[in-house]
Amino acid sequence: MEDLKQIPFTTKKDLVDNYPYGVFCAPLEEVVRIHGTSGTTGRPIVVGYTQNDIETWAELMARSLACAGIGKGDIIQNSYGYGLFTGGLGVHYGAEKIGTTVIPLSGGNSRRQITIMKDLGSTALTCTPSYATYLAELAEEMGFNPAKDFKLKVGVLGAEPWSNNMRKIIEKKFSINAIDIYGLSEVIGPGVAIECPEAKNGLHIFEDHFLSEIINPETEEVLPYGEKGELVITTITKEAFPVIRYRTRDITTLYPEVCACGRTMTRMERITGRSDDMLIIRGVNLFPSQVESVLMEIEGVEPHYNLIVDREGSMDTLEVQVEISEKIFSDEVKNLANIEKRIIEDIKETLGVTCRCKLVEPKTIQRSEGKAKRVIDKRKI
Ligand code: DLL
Repeated sequence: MEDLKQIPFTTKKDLVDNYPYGVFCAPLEEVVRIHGTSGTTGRPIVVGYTQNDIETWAELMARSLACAGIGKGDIIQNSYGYGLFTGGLGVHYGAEKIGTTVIPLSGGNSRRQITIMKDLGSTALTCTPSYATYLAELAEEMGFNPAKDFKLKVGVLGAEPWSNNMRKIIEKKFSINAIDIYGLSEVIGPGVAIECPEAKNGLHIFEDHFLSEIINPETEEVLPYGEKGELVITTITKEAFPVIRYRTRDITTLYPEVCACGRTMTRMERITGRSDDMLIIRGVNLFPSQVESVLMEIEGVEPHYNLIVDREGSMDTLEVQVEISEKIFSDEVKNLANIEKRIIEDIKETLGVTCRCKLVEPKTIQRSEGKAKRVIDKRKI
């Protein structure tokens, strides 16, 4: 690991500049699969896999699902998108490898998702956490009690930041264990790291395939275990698309201690956010997931919110728009004002930022079928 420090980093820009095949390390005729990012936040990138890479990935996803407690006899409702996105096919191959039944639903067509969950007796749900909250809500709308009427026992959720408080809500709604899974296309897709249900205290990085470092994103200095910074990953076994010291832009902390579950692999704390998603409001750094964490502590507040960032004169402004439950919405105006006041106070106290708050009617904030978009930064428009 000491020697690794001498090698320069690989950045997203390197991949973008060499789009599409410039950094592939296997001849194209050896590449059996392409995935990629949609390019909504810039130019797209594509990544490639040899047959061995597909095998490695399936193995890692098999381990991840097994770690989450899924095995033969389970029925996985795979609601991650199938396509260029790595979520759908990543889970699919891992699921087949451990011999579970997989229903390749992809995201969307949400009412049918609920019917299938009920009729086919899905025992595991794989999708983004925001989609899981939407599915729970929709199930209720369709007259089900999601905690009782389905056979679900576990959710393997990831691909976007989510707070521990959001986890508690999803676990309660569906009466499941909600497990955090991490990965990124540039490295392999899902299956870089996963939480164990025993401890739920950080995600185990599969260190026989990936080396991990934490750096200070500004100075690029490597930080010791226990310090927060940007995660940098080096692949050891990838063939078509290996990366050396890839700057993920994801912010986390690494812990080397053996986990309560007995696993010895380094753990990474759940990701607070991406350095690109960090909001700077009047000089205070803030991740949307931190606001989420505060909101989800408050009774009557629903797990659907938007953060509107703007500038008035030279002042940054933050408005938190959040849905409240049907019952509270029809409550007295006085109570609504109290909730608003509490949100503003708690955010100020916990995160050090003064914001405005707007409680909105239930079901007015756009639901997501994949990665949720929760920030509208008008300063950038
Ligand atoms: O999101 C791969 C994936 C699919 C992971 C399904 C988990 C489940 P990308 O679309 O390339 O790949 O996006 C990768 O998503 O750099 C993080 O910023 C974010 N991300 C992924 N997993 C988590 C997570 C997939 N568990 C980017 N918590 C990463 C927080 C996550 N952020």
